[in-house]
Amino acid sequence: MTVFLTLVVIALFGITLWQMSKILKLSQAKTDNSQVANDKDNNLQGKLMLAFVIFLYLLTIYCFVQYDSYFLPESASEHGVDYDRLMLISMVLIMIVQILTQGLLHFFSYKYRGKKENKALFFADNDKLEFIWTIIPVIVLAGLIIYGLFTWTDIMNIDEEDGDPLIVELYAYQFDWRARYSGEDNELGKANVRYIEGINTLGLDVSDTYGKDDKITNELHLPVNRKVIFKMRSQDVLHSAYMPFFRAQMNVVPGMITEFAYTPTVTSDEMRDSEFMVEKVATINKIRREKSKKLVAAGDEALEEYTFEYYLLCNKICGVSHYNMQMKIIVESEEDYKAWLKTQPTFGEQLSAQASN
Ligand SMILES: [Cu+2]
Repeated sequence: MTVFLTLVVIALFGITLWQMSKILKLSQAKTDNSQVANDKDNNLQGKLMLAFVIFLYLLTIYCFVQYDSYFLPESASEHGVDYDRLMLISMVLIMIVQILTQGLLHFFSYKYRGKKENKALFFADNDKLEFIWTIIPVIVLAGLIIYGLFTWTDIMNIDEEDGDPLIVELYAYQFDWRARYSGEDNELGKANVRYIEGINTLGLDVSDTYGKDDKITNELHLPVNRKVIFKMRSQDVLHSAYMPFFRAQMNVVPGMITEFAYTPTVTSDEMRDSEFMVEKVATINKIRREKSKKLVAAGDEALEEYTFEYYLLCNKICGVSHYNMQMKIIVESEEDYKAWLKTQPTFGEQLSAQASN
C-alpha cells in the first residue's frame, strides 16, 4: 500500500510539473496561429452542425416509419387509455421542445458561424426575454407534472372495497410464474418462503384455513371487465411483472407484497380477431414460413404457425433463463373463467392427494 501511495504521489508530482511547464510556455507570447480557427474551419464546422441535426431528424422519421410495427395496439385495460394519453401528450411536448431548442441551436450555429468581418454583439441581458423563457417552461412543466400525478394516483388507487374485485397472487421465482386464486372465500391464505416444502412450492401456511381453498395455477385466467387486484410475491430475487398489452408493470420484490390493479377490457379472442393483430400475425407467419423452408431443407423441424396470446413477462434481468420467464394470460367471459377455475384443484386437495400417495 505504501509503495502504491508513493508511486501515486510521484505520478501526481510529475503531472504538476508538466502542467506548470505548459503555463510557462503560454506566458511566452508566440505568433503561432495554427491552433486558431480560420474562416475555412468555421465554415466546415457550421455546415457540420446543421448537417448533424438534419441527419438526426431524418433518422427519427425513418425509425418511426420503419419500426411502427413494433408499437402496441390500443390498450386492453381500462386505465391503459389514460396511460396512453399521458404518454402521447408527454412525447408530443418533448418533440416540440426538442425541435425548438436543438433545431434552433444547430441552425444558429450554422447561420452565425465565425467570419473574419463579423463581430460578436455584446448583449448583457433582457428582463423581458428571460421572463418569457422562464415562465413558459414553468407553466408547461407544472401542468404536465400535475396531470401526470393525477393519472398516477388514479391508476394506483387500489381499493379492495370498491365493487367486487378479483384478488390474484402472482408468484415469481427463478424462472417461472405461478398464479394463486383465493377460492370461495375470496381471501388469500397466509404464505411465507419459510413454509416452502415438497409440493408446497409457494410456501402457504398449512395451518391457515383461508389457504385451504386457494388454487395455484400455471396460467392466468381473467374475467373480462372485472377489476383484478394482483398481490405479488417473489421467492428469490427481484422480478418485474410486465403485461404490456394491459399497460401494467410492477416490481416483484422478495420479502414484501407489491400490488397493481387493472380491469381487462379486451378478451384474448377479441384481440386475436382485431384488425391490428390479424395483420401482425399474418406478417409474423409469413416470416416463419420462409424460415421453416430453410429449416426443413436443413433437415430440421418446421416452425409451428403462430397464434396470438397475452403473456405475463418478467421485465427484470433476474438470471440466465430470465428471457423465458413467462405465463400465458387468458382474458375470457366470466362464465368461461368460472368453468376453468372449477377444473383446478384447491391447495387442500393437492395436500390430501399427496398424503394418500
Ligand atoms: Cu424474473
